[in-house]
Amino acid sequence: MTQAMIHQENGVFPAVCPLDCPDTCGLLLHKENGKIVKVTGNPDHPITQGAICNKVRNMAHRVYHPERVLYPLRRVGPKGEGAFERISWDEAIQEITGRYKKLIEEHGSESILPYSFYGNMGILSVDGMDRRFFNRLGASRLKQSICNSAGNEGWKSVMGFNGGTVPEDTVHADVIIVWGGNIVSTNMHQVVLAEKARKAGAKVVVIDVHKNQTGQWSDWFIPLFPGTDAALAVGLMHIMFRDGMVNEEFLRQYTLGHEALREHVKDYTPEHVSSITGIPVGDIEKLADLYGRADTSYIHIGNGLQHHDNGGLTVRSIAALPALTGQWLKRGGGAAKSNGGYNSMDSDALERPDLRPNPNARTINMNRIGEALAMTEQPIKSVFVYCSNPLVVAPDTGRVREGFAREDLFTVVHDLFMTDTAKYADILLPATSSFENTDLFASYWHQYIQLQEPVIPALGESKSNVELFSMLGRAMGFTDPTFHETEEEMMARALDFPDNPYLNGVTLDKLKEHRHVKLDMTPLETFLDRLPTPSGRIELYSAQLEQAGLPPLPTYVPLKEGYDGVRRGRGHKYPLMFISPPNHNFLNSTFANVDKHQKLEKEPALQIHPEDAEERGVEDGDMVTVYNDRGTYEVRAKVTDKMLPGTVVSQGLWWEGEGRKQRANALTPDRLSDMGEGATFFSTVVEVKRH
Ligand SMILES: Nc1nc2c(c(=O)[nH]1)N[C@H]1C(S)=C(S)[C@@H](COP(=O)(O)OP(=O)(O)OC[C@H]3O[C@@H](n4cnc5c(=O)[nH]c(N)nc54)[C@H](O)[C@@H]3O)O[C@H]1N2
Ligand SMILES: Nc1nc2c(c(=O)[nH]1)N[C@H]1C(S)=C(S)[C@@H](COP(=O)(O)OP(=O)(O)OC[C@H]3O[C@@H](n4cnc5c(=O)[nH]c(N)nc54)[C@H](O)[C@@H]3O)O[C@H]1N2
Ligand SMILES: [Mo]
Repeated sequence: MTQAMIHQENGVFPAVCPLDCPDTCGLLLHKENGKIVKVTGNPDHPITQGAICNKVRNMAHRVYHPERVLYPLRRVGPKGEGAFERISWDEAIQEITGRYKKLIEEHGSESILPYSFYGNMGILSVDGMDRRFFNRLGASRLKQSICNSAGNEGWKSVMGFNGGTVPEDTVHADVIIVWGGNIVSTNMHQVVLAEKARKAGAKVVVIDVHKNQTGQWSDWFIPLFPGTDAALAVGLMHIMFRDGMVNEEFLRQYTLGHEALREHVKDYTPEHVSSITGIPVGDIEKLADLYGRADTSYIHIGNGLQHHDNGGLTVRSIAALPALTGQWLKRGGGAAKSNGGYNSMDSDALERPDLRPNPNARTINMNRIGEALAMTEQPIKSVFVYCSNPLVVAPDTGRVREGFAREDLFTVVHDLFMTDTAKYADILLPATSSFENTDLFASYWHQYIQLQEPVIPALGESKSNVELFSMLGRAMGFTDPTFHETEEEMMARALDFPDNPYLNGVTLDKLKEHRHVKLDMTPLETFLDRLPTPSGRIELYSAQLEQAGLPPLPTYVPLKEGYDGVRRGRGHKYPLMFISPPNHNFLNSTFANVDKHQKLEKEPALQIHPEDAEERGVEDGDMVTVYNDRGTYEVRAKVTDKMLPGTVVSQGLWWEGEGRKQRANALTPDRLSDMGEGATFFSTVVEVKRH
């Protein structure tokens, strides 16, 4: 099959979308004369159902983009400038392994740090051969906490594992709350499912700090001050207990700590919650009534609201809500944050931590990469970046840039494009697109495992992550057969994992035949009886959190930088809160260099409330500088009342512009969240001035 697809000049071939997005779509690639000319959604994929987003419909344009890096390159100009010369793969590999051997001898293996995220969600690409290589090398480890770790920990503190309501069931809900997620842009097939529910009479409520595309689509949009969602969640509990909306039998049978919670929420009166969140008392009462009296209610917990100092406790507080009315007994009721827990595979077989010569190697938090590169004791001497673009996506990019500019830092970047980060590389290696690879895909939202086999040959001299890291392993002289394994062998190992009952029956043979295979979801029917929390129950009260010095019950803790319960404003050096969530046409910083996608987004913009604009003499369309003690961001003002005064919003992670300071993350903090050591991008204060 593999060879067949590559060599067939014309036809329609199955594929998988590799982007870091919950929908993990099944695709069809249309080939003419050996080239992909069109990308469409696979109508046979039960979630995709033939519909895909604009980004991916244009994917062929990115795959064949004239600026794709096709050969190994060596930097010839200053770091950051982008001047490179072509070298051979032999030279590149020799240089890397030569430098690594010397570094290990002189500074120890932990002087080398891999820096990666999920630019390609293929399991073999980012949780496979790469891990084997860095484990065997004994490199420093990376804590991959830039995306969802605060929220995942918050969720797990209640439910024990990353699993919640499954997508198809949400059509049965009669109230759907999208809380801190912009699903029209970031999870479009959940919108399709919610539309089905809506046709059957469901109400869709969106709770967000600005009226994003999803807020505009909803039946009821509720704006609130950033980072105050936990107060709202506990305020809803206050009313639900007060007015007897709770399911006492469910609380007794399945939860821990409901009596303590009942007492605790008494402090969160609607008036108090209103003063924290900015939501009128009447709306808080109305929402509690709608949610608490619904027959079947579903809460979609987005990623946005956990990119805060208090992100873990916020998600924890929301995750506790469905238990109050026993929603977990209803089909389509409950909540979901991430469903990645259903599809866990044999990661030890894939990543081989046993190969590590130094099991106690240090771990560097990726949110603190700037600080890590400035360490003078046991300094990091080399970074290997792949599937990520830290110069754009990591917080406090001023510090990140300083780190990458270090003359003595040996930097290797493997990517499809000369990203802002790649410009700082000593060696830049060409990566294949996922349509050129074999890989295995699982979604962190739906329950279909998918297989990708190459549809076109590798462009130029580009290599997949699997090829690259097995080649590097062999060139380092690592003799373990693991560096010779084929993709098929790796996939078979990953899937052979009896520890996860949901994976039962998902085999490589079935994947080859059907392309997508559904997990066995029968264990879900009895999941409440086997919750992997310490008590085996839904933990409204968590002794584990208490031991860690955190509030054991759902609690609102104000941000370290931002709203402090009182509206900020005059008198504060930085009176505005700056929120920089993803935009519709980029995928994090991916596509931000592609003309088609740039045109759709036009340019970086700042949404600012008319009151805040007037105070600063800013008019719609003016160029403004957004600034704080960390840096500056130059954008065009868009005066709009889509958020409450005091909050400004800039969507999208743009690359460096021509002569312009275009980085949202120049302003964001590298503090870590309350749980999971997560990123706190949105707990940022700024001031805005006209040019
Ligand atoms: N088109 C597109 N799709 C994507 C991505 C992309 O870049 N572009 N990125 C992908 C990735 S990696 C991820 S993690 C997901 C993220 O997608 P989502 O889960 O939708 O999360 P975000 O878009 O980060 O933020 C969603 C919303 O949270 C809001 N928000 C910020 N602070 C608060 C707060 O304190 N309270 C509340 N209630 N809301 C708040 C923001 O204004 C934003 O509208 O999307 C994935 N899909
Ligand atoms: N201000 C602010 N910052 C944020 C966020 C935010 O909302 N606001 N969101 C955060 C979140 S949720 C996330 S997940 C991160 C995401 O940040 P990143 O994971 O860095 O995501 P991308 O910017 O998409 O960069 C992925 C890179 O991987 C490359 N790539 C793709 N496929 C392959 C491959 O097969 N091999 C190799 N070697 N490279 C490949 C792409 O070309 C691209 O350059 O950003 C975070 N940063
Ligand atoms: Mo993410």
